[in-house]
Amino acid sequence: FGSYYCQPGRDVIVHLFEWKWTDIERECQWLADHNYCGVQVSPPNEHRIVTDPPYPWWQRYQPVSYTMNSRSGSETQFRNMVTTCNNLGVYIYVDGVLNHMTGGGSGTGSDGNSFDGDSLQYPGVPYGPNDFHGSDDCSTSDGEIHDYNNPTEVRNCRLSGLRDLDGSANYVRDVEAEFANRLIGWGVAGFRLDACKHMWPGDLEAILGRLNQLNTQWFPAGRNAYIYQEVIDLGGEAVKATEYTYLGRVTEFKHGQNLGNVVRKNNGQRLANLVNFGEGWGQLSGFDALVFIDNHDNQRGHGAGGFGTILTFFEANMYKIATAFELAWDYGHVRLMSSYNWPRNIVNGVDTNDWVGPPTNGGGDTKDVECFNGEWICEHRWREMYNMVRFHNVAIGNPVSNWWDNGFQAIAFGRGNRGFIFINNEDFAITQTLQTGLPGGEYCDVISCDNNRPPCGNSGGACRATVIVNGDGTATFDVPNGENPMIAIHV
Ligand code: AAO
Repeated sequence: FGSYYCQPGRDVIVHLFEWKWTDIERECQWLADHNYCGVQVSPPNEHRIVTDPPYPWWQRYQPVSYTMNSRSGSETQFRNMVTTCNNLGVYIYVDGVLNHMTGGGSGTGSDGNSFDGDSLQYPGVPYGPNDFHGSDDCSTSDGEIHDYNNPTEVRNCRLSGLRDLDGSANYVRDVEAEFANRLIGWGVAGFRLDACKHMWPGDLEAILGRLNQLNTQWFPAGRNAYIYQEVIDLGGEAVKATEYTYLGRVTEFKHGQNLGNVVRKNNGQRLANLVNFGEGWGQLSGFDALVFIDNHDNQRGHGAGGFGTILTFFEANMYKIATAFELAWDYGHVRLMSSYNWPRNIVNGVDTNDWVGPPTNGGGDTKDVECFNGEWICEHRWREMYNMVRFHNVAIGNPVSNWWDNGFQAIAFGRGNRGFIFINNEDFAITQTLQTGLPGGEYCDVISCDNNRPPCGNSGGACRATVIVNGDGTATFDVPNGENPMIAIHV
């Protein structure tokens, strides 16, 4: 389940966090034109509607049933999105919440089904008390997870009060697999599975073993859904990410934490230290890792947060540096984050507005996306990001080569004879002649080039900086510091 399928020459997926299906359907043409492989979408099934605080983003992580009316839209809109995007060769990865249902309390979900978390009744599925872990499996007095060093507690007790499904029950496995297979039948390409640390690998295996292969209207025969599992493993806990790698990929949270620390220069960290980044830094095998600079949790202090570590769009320049490195380097399957804005307000290490949901027309009615209007950030549409997606795609299959560093905060490296990048995180500009490994010629710097004019690949009017590679592969780089202190060129 760890191998994914992209149109040739595409590789990167983008999380369009809290976007509506109609907006994603529209975005897929742009994503196809800019060589994205696919989209991670927010949980599509029925969820709780939370009013205190008003309509937080996290209400989507409290399932009420597996029917399809959600804050992002209806079943018809979802299916139209999948069809349109698949026809453009941009694939859909669904955020699947299988570990649990809602927290305590009762009400009506986004598709009109009632629920009662106190009596464990979810008639829209239906689930009843026997489908959940209880005091026979979880030994904490309040039923909550307290000790992350006790693997049974982590799997059988409740995460933040969320009613914990018993994944050992055949009925639960069948119902969850039926949900996933409905989506696969519509053309979904795979799943980000939520909170896998809190599910036994054997239970996940049993659910995954029930999955159908992908829809042959769009995918080659015999392909499994792509699975990447959310397991936060920064070390020091009983549950390890490596317990899950036999089932599919695993989110590698150390990746963004490490790159955040390096680009911020925390604790004396240097860019030069990245020479063996990846496995050499104690991260998962690149073939098992799903990597990202930030995700929807840690950009607001949830999950493995850390405001002094994790980089987000709020620190755009450092964020672009970290992302450019991630896309140029040869490690893991890369997912970009695409965010909405919110009034971040950090008080004693906590964002008091960490709950704020997507831009709204009032109530829980999400606004249409309009990139760059101050509400929708659309990092995936930033020039430096999508031009580096192209660099990444062009470099696929070529190992890192011609590494250079100045011992401190300046590095450069190539990807065989396909691309070369120079990153200068010093406080001064640098002029340096290096071996690039590239064929001789005139190249446009894709970090600075103006995409609103003819393609960056041409040395026409779009280029704001060109690099001349000599016949012997050497080139002289004049790299600024400060804003966008990078030069990237590719064939
Ligand atoms: C909401 C309310 C709660 C309420 C609950 C039920 O906020 O107050 O009790 O409803 O009514 C999201 C939100 C939650 C929200 C939930 C449901 O983040 O706030 O709860 O929806 O609406 C753990 C899990 C991980 C999880 C993460 C948030 O292991 O799977 O918590 N992420 C996913 C989703 C997330 C979602 C859920 C799961 C639930 O991505 O959006 O929650 O569906 C340690 C552990 C981690 C653990 C964290 C936080 O991390 O290692 O496994 O993540 O603690 O509990 C350093 C350490 C790091 C440590 C971290 C925090 O970074 O190095 O290891 O500190 O201590």
